Amino acid sequence: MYLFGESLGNINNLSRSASRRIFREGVLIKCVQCGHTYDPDPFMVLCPRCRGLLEVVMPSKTSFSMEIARMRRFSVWRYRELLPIDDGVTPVTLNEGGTPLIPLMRCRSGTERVVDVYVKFEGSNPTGSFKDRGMTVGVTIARNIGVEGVIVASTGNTAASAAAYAARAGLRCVVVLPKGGVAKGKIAQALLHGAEIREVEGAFDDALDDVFTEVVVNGGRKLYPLNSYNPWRLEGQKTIAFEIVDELGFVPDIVIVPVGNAGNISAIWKGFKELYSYGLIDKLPRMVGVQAAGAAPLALTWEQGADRLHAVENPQTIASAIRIGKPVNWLKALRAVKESGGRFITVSDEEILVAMKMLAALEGIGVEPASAASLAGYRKLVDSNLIDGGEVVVLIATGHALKDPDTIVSKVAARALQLG
Ligand code: AN7
Repeated sequence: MYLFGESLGNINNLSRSASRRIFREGVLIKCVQCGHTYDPDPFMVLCPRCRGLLEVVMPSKTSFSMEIARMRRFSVWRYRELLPIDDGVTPVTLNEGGTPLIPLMRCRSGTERVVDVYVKFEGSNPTGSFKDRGMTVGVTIARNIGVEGVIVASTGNTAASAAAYAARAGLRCVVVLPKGGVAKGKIAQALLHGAEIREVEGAFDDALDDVFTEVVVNGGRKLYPLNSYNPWRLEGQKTIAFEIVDELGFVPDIVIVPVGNAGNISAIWKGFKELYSYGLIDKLPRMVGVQAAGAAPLALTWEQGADRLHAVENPQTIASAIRIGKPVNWLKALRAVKESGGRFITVSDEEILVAMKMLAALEGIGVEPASAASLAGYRKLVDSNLIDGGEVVVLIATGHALKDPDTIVSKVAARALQLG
């Protein structure tokens, strides 16, 4: 694993019996690089053989039924049987998920070609971003494995979410942030929920290196790492796919996702694939990953048809949430997008700001800049004739407008609408 150097072999032996009490019967973890499978172990964060990223493998059969699930609250834990946590474990939850799927009414460019465009508004999660879906699962595990607290590197939303869920679980929370690179609303949340903040020079990627040092020193047993290389956290995020199918009653043709560390797009695709493998849906969507032009390692890798990541040193974009040059989940995301028949695209900061204003002023949907990348990406696909007539599109709006008030006030609020 190129990003973290050499040091991870020794973090992987919570006793099997302890793991069994946390994880659902039949769940395994598998290395996405060498394909080796292991019994579930919360402390195994990379493959001990090849240091590849791990992913959770769900049992081949499930007792899940959408009809029964629909009698439960519309939230992440509605899909409990599709999550890897044992039914006997009480979740650390704020009733996350169950976010609105909102049809666009006024800003569908190319409406003559596209029938339905929906926004999945993840800003309505308890801390204002999709990260809560992962944290409910990740912190639930952390509370059950005897650690002192959790640690995350973050461009902000992961920090806000980890801080809130750790508070609820009675755990410490340490957040490592790129100095000057985190929007004000997110820092305010982390402080409010009582997180210990460490700032590092450089970008998110440097902050993540710092977390890894901590993990290597203490084996994750003191502060449990909940960045998106943690395969368990991503399991919560796959519920975005479940909710889309649950609410629409069918599978959309295209799902458009802003991409930073690339965990979310990988998780959403995994969610669709699991529904498909259980026979709960009979088709799959195309996944489109949108990156900011100045922080587009995956889009560059995609354009080059490369199978190694084209990392970006010193990533730049106004969308600070996705200002990431070495996405940890690049391999999972590349595979997801390829397998789905989708693509990666880039959008400029200007296109992001226009889309952000459009969503807010024409639709009443207030999102932060990174989230507007999905509408900007959609507009680009339409302009490039990459969307056919009659297709149903879902845009993932990942975080709330209040996360980044400074960008709104300085760059977006007074902006005239450009609807071309
Ligand atoms: C609003 O909080 O990486 O591709 O540290 O906050 O799964 O990384 C945030 C990411 C999109 C990208 N939209 O998701 C963090 C962090 C918003 C985000 C993304 C983020 P991934």
